[in-house]
Amino acid sequence: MRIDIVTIFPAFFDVLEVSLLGKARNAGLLDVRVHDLRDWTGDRHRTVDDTPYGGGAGMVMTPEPWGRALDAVVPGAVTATGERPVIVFPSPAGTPFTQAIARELSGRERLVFGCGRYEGIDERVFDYAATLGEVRLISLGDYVLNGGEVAAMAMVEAIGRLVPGVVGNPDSLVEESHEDGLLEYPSYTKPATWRGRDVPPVLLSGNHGAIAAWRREQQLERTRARRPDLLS
Ligand code: 6GU
Repeated sequence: MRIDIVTIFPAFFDVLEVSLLGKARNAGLLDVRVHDLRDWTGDRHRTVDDTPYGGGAGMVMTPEPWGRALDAVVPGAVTATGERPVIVFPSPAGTPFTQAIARELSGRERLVFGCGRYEGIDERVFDYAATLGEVRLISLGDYVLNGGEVAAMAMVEAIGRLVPGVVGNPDSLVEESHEDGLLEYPSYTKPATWRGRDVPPVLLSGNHGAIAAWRREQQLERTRARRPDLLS
């Protein structure tokens, strides 16, 4: 999978070199390229923003650098196999990011992330981007970040770890939170007693049926308590 990220803060993405995703990049499973939006500015100050038409607080990212960046980074209208690239703009005004979206995007060949800053990007950029690929405005949740970088990082990790081979043991992907619409059951390891706290005896019983039933009950109980919205 090839992922291109356009940002005015390329250094945010230095951490993609460490941990599991860094290993996947070195193994050739993930080809992640980070681009500085300012490389597509035309003036001495490398300006990427201006005041909003109609007035209001803050600055808006101008369309020109974004247009040139998208022209350079998005591979024509289709990839080598005829698939349209997906162009993700992280935005608090987007649709909520979910495990289902991560799974869907992990099956695509080409992803482009456009990271906006300030009060947003000139709306015409999204319209233009739709001529180059499949545009998605995606939010991490109902709170505001200063820009799309941290959100893009979270999405790249959630998507990248689902690419076959990135996570060594594929079994560890199926039993985790959100994969079956429920929160994950609690986990324990040795020692069996720690600071006066015992591991639930059923987990030491060797009874696989009883363990599976207990874990399911724990999943339901936790989901009811913490995320009742997932059950409705
Ligand atoms: Cl994707 N971007 C920004 N700037 N803030 C957010 C977000 C995204 N998701 C939640 N808050």
